[in-house]
Amino acid sequence: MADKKRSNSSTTQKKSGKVPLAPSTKTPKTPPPIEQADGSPKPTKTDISPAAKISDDSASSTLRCYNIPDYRLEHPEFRIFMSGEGSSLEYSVEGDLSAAAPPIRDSKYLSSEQCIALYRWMLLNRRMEVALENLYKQGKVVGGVYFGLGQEGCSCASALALGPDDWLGPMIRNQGAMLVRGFSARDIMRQYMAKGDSPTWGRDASSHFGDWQRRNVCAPISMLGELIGVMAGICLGARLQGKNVAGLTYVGDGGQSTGVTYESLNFAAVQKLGLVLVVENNLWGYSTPSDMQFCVKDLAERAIAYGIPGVIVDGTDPCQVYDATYEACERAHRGEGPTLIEAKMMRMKGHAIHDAAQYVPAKLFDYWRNRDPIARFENYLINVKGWLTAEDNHKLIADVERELEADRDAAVASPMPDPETDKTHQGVYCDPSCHQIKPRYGPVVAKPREHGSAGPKAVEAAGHLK
Ligand SMILES: Cc1ncc(C[n+]2csc(CCOP(=O)(O)OP(=O)(O)O)c2C)c(N)n1
Ligand SMILES: [Mg+2]
Repeated sequence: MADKKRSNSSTTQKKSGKVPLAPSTKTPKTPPPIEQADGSPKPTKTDISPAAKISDDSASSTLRCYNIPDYRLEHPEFRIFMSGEGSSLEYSVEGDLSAAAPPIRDSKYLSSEQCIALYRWMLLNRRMEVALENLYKQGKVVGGVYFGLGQEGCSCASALALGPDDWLGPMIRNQGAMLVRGFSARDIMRQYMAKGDSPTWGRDASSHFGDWQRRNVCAPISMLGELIGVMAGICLGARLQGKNVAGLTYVGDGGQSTGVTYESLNFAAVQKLGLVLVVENNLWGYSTPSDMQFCVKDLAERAIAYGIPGVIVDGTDPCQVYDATYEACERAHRGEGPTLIEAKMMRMKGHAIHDAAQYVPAKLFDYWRNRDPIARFENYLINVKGWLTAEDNHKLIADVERELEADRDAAVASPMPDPETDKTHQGVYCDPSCHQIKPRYGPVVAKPREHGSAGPKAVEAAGHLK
C-alpha cells in the first residue's frame, strides 16, 4: 500500500472538524490555483488575448484565452492523419520526431525510497503483463488480455498517491494501479485464467474485479465513462458520512468523448466531490488516433468548461504523475472538488492481445520507445540521482522475477471452478439476507428539510401550461 508523506487526512479532518457536508455557496467560480511544478504560481485563466477574438476555425489553440498548468519538460508537436486511398489508405505522422527524450522531473513529494518502490511496482506491472501474454499464448487465459505497456508510470504513480481511505476505480490499462492498491500478480493471473480461487471465483475474467471491503477498489466498468459517476457517488457517500475522500479513476482519449463523462464530471464539480480523473491520452482509441477524436489541443482544456482545475503531465514520467495526483487528492481531502489530469503518453501495443496495431506508423512507436517510462526512471534512479546502485537494481529485478514466477506457478496450479462442489459462491444476485451494506466512515448525516415534514411530499398535481 502507498507509503505516505502526507498527514493522515482522517485525523486532520477530525481535529479541525471541517468536513463540509454541502458545497459552499460562497466559493468563487475560479478554481483555486495549482502550484506549478517549479514552485511558481500557476498561470490562471481570464487572460483575454487578442488571439481570442480572432475567428479562426482551423486551429482551436488560437482560440485559447487561458492557460493550463503543464508539468511536462517537452512539448511534442506532431499530428497523425489519414493518407492514401482505397487499399493503400494508411495513417501517417507529421512533425518533429527527432528530439531526445526529456529527463525525469524531480518530484516535490516522493522520497528516494518511495521512488525506488514506485520503480519496482512499474517493473512488476510490466513483467506481469509479459507473463500474461505468455499464458495467453499457452492457451491458459479465458478471453483476451489487455496491456498497459508504456503506461506503467501513469498507472502505478497515480495509485501510489492515494491515501488509505481513498478509492480507486481502475480501467483496463491500470493493472499496475491494482498491484499498488494491494492485489497480487497471483490474483490478477488467476482472474485472467478464470480460476476457482480468483477474485471473482471464475465468474468473470480479465481485470474485471474490485474489492470494496478491504482495498477500496471499485471494479472496472466496460462502458467507457461510467466509472466516473460511480466514483463521484462514492465521494458523495463518504461526504454524507462526514468524510472527504479522493476517488481516483481513469478515462481514455476515446472514452472521454462519452456523454456520461460530461454528466458525471459536471455533477462532481457542482457538488465539489473529490473525484480525481486521469485522462489517459495514449493517442489511440482502438484504431482511431486522438487527432481524429477531438479538436481541442489538450484534453485538460475540458476542465475549464467544468469550472475545475486541469493539469497536463507527461504520462511517461512517474514523478509528474505522482505530484499532480497527490495535489489533486489533497484538494479532494480539503473538500474543494474534482481535478482533471491529462496524462500524455502512447499505447505501446494494440488495443488488446488480438490487435497487432499495424495501423500505427512505425516512427511513432520508435519515438515513444525512446520515452519508455521504466528505462528512463531506472536511469534516473541509478545515474542521475545515485539512489540505486547497479547491483541493487539487479537484485531488485531478480526479486520481481522470483515473485512473479511463484505467483504464476501458483495461479496455473489453481483449480478451475467446480459448479458441483462450489456451494459458497453460487449466488449471482443478492437477496435480502445476502449482506448488509454498512456505512464505511460513520453515520449518514443528512440535513432535515427546512419546511414541513421530513417525509415525502404530499401528492402534488402536475402543472399544465396551456
Ligand atoms: C460507451 C462505450 N463505447 C464503446 C465501447 C467499446 N470500446 C471499448 S475500449 C474502446 C476504445 C477506448 O479507447 P480509449 O478511451 O482511448 O482507451 P484506451 O483503450 O486507449 O486505453 C472502445 C471504443 C465501450 N466499451 N463503451
Ligand atoms: Mg486511448
